[in-house]
Amino acid sequence: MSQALIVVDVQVDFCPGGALAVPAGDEVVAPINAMMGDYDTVILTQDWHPAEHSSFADNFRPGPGDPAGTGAPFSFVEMEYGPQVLWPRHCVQGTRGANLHPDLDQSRAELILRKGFRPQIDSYSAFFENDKMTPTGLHGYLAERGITHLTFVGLAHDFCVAYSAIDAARLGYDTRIIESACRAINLNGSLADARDRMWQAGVALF
Ligand code: VGL
Ligand code: ZN
Repeated sequence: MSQALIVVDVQVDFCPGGALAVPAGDEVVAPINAMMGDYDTVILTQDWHPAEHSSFADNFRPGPGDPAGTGAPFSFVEMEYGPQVLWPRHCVQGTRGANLHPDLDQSRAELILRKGFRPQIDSYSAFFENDKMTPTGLHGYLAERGITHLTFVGLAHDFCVAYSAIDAARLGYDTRIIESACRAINLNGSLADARDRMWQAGVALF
């Protein structure tokens, strides 16, 4: 049995002062650093969007039938692959906001997986983009490394952490998240909803 810690999106833009700050997001850094030594493998993920990314509210162009106000930050729009939240511009490739938090210990990280780099599709999960079909390659990496047990921590609890953990459980990994090392955006009850969906998918919540 081989265990990996997957540290999701602990980046400058998701911490206080950042472009899409998760409340108290920086509080996860110290507990995550402290737990890295307990795992065989540490993997970091990094939200990594091109400037023209379709999830950015300021890139959205309302169509002729759209009511005024369509496309505001934190509103939902219909993409070809389904509903998508429009976010403030964040984690743009090569910018300071996209950097991993400066205090996050990167020394034990064996893989840094970037996601969300395709302009037309967002990617919350570390396994599949938001069309639920396009793979990131992480499943193949873990399978080849013989990693069967996954622990998720990081940001945001109710988006990238939850989507990643649910996909992991569905792919057959023994999956848990450690909630004390996660912080949520909590958009219209999204944390309660994400916890329900994780529970149903068989993710253990610690
Ligand atoms: C995330 C919204 C947009 C996350 C990434 O890391 O949870 N949330 N991009
Ligand atoms: Zn993003």
